[in-house]
Amino acid sequence: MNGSGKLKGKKALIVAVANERSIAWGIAQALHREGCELAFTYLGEALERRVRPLAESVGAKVIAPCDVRDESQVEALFHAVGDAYGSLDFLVHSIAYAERSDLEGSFVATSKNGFLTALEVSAYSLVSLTRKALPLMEKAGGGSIVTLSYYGAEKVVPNYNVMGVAKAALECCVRYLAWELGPKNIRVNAISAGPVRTLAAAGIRGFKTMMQTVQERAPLKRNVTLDEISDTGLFLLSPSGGGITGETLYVDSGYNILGM
Ligand code: 0WE
Repeated sequence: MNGSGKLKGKKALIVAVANERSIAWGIAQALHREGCELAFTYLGEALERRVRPLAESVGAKVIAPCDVRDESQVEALFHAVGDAYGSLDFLVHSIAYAERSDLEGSFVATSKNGFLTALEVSAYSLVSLTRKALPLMEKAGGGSIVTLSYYGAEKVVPNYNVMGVAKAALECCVRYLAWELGPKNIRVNAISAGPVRTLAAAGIRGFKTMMQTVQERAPLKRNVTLDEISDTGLFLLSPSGGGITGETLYVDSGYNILGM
């Protein structure tokens, strides 16, 4: 704990931590500080070895595999969460994937399969996880959902390509989910984070230059920290963010306000 414990007894599902630098892990730690009970997923055995020790360090009762494209794994995940916690207050959706070849070079060359993969994993998964979380959130009397987006959803960021399309779809899903689930006291929001050095950014061509550009040009003249993104996640999930739903909140040192 160590925070104010304002979320004591609340239950959160975190999808998906990859390692200790993941934004999902930052938000998980912020929730843990406030007394939240946590459930984690991982993708594949290689990442299980990374995620399990982290999850155990915060006393997680559920550490389950979850490939969002595999319906049976998602089903099993929510069974496990239901068995362990009985209800669910928070869902953190921090998943994106496009084929590496679709994250550089020509956008017009994007294949149909590459396009569908990016949209399925990065946008549709918010809808399907939310649908499966619904019964458990209704048991809690409501809930709050946060997902992660990026500026490339709104403006052209060279090489972001099909991920930009997927993030635009994701932000739109946030609005439609917020509209539909508002009457159930479930809020749905996105954080549009400035570039941070995570596994998702590893090996992205020109990433270092992008971080330098933010540092030079953003109003705050620096990049955002994982803590700042995590605290915003905590804010949106907690009652402090109670009046906010359907929103995409920029945590980007102000970079998105620039006109040139
Ligand atoms: O959303 C992202 C990246 C998400 C991502 C990363 C990978 C790398 C490994 C999705 N799919 C894959 N597929 C892989 O095979 N970001 C916000 C980080 C990012 O990625 C970029 C960026 C930024 C910023 C790609 C091109 C240009 C800028």
